Amino acid sequence: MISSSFTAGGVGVGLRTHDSPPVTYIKPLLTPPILDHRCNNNKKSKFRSTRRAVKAPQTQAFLLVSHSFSQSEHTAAASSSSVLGMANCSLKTTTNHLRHVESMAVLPSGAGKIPRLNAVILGEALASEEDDLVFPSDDFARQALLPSAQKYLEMYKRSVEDPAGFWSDIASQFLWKSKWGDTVCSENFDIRNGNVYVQWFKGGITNICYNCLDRNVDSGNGDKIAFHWEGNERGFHDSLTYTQLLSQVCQVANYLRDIGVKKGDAVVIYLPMLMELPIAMLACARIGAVHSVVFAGFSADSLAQRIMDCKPKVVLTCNAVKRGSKVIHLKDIVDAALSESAKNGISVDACLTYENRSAMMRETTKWQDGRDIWWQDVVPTYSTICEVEWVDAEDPLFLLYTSGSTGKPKGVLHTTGGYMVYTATTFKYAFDYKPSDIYWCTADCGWITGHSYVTYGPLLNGATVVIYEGAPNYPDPGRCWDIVDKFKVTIFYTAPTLVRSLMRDGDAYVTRYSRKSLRVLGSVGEPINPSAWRWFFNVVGDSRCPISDTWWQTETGGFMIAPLPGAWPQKPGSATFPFFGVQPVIVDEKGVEIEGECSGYLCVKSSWPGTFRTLYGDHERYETTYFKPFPGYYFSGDGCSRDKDGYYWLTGRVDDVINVSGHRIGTAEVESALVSHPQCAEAAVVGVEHEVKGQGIYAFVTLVDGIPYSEELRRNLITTVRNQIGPFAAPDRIHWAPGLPKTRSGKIMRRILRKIASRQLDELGDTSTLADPGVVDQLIALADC
Ligand code: 6R9
Repeated sequence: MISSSFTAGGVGVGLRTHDSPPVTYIKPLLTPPILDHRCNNNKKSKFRSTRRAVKAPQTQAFLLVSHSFSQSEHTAAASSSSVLGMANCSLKTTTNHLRHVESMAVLPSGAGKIPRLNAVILGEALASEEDDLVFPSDDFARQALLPSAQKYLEMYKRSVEDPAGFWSDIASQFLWKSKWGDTVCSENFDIRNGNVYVQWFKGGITNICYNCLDRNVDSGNGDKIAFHWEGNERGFHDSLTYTQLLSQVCQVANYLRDIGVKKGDAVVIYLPMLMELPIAMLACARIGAVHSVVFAGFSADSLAQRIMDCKPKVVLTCNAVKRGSKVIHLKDIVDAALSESAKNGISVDACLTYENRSAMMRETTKWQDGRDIWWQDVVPTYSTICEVEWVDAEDPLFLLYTSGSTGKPKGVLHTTGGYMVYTATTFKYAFDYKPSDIYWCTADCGWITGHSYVTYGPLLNGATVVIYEGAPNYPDPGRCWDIVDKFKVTIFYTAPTLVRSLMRDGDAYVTRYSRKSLRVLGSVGEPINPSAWRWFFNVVGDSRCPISDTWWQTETGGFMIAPLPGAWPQKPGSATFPFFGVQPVIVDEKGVEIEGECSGYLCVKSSWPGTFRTLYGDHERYETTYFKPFPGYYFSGDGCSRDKDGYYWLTGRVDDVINVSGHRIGTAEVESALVSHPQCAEAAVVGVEHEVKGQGIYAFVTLVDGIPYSEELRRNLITTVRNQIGPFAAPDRIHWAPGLPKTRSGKIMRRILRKIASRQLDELGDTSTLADPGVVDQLIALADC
């Protein structure tokens, strides 16, 4: 039984652990260390002179906008009506083309006017690297849910001054069996005041599955497509309407109940991107069970470790999956994990196995009678109606294990009500979601992005979601755009690593598809370097689609810092400004907040509804990892800069910072400089011991297809970094890398790169979770080239 008890105590205040940030001071930078971002004011931009000539009335034209705010959101912004009238008057004298420049003269940060206007407007290409601002176009803002910075400011202000009022107005739009008590939010975010805890909507009784499915069916959207599923092989596809999805979820929920799964019990799900994966998650939520999805690229050992930690009654899996041209026998991995956990005293009674016929037939699947059950044999026999288990807002919804800096994964625990309200709201605004949208997020449900933005956030909004089973470059690098055209995808949300890899394969794979349905793009998982951002914007989005670069974490549940696409200009590579209710702060090594333009450690002041509540079974580690390093704040583990316009730039994990001769250098900065070289497709930088400088910079570099390795290119790459960051940041070593060791979610495994860089080849550790373990041997072979 999983309970979100927050009462673990006995934590010694002031204790630093391996999860704490390094204690060395990050020198605030005079200019923002923003990847390959440029701000050369001397060069000419095609619009610069005209825009500078305009006197800014400092308001936005949102009276002209017809949008779909609900009543409570109107209330949230009600105080703006007089300003609106003024804005409308002043607009009469202004041409449409210049209106955005005027209206954006005041930034959400309150930083004042943007001094540089090397800008384009949506619809115009970012032709030169000096273009560092992309304004929402008139057309985009006119239809946007949040059409101006001012509107955002009004709502943001209320969200931090009156979080209870702000969030309960939004929460009221969901179905609650009974409302929460008088206290909307109760928290202690300051370790110095005792145990850290967070509660939102406590006492409110609801069910997230009901809100995702029944509520949409009841409101007349039962025939709307909930999921379009595209198989690994072209031509294999399927879809489910909201009504059909509800029926299938109910059948699985009834099965789970029948085998004795009850509210609070853990269920482990080890499935690939079949529709059965979100179906299984929703079925658990329907009966109050706590799902723990394990990404189906994890090894048997990792799966066993998670099974032993949360002790599920049942494991849900499938026999095999085809990804690209490879068949992966998932059931064999589950068998090995179950026997490993049984050896350690944790036996699982039932293993519900989906027969994934496109990959493997049941006849050839290894089977353990009594424990294993074919999904197709039992699930369809259950009723398509299943009463929901009404749960408290603070009852656990799911566990998701994530890596920390120790070997033991952390079981991040999210509860129901706050997570529901937060994922739905962030999804809606950051993607400017409209009911007519077709939304595709390439993430796997094995990661938080697949929880919050494949499953819960979109379904809570009644969206149509595309799910793709296969590899994004199978059978060729045009597959994503083929899928976009096939389903007329309007919102495409992916990871920078995929953007860079597709960029490397060349524009032709993109441009042979229309992509004209696309209207909003999104990025998540790591900082997106400006050159990848530009390519994504110019080539994939035909310069027409804003990019929502969403910074958030497994722990945060939903977006924390992200562009609201109609509300303010984007800067390539910046996640821009905080979402409603989020109060980011940048602190120095002593935990002192730094104001204005600076860089340091990114923390968050006070809670937001989607935050995690504890680490399962280890509340002490929760407090030690996240709340002790900088008392009074949640510590994200990320480094961050804020530029003079108030934009936030995530610079990577603070443990990925290299100290060269006393200079702290973000690996992401060096990587971005390298990637800005036209012949460099991707780069990963790690620190290595250096007898003079303390640490040296070691760069793994993947070249654009067809470019040969040469000493001259090596020198050019080093010069590029010297020129862009400074001589102190010049890599000591460039290691040619035909590929980089990445997890299946696309994260580069720097641990392995550090070992290769320092030639500790006998300490490479577990490489089984890599998307392509063969990459490691290639890198070793090229070590002395
Ligand atoms: C959602 C997710 C979290 C870490 C986070 C940060 C990095 C995620 C980012 C980003 C820069 C973004 N990260 N989004 N860095 N810009 N837009 O990825 O969760 O797997 O827990 O990773 O990913 O370093 O701390 P998770």
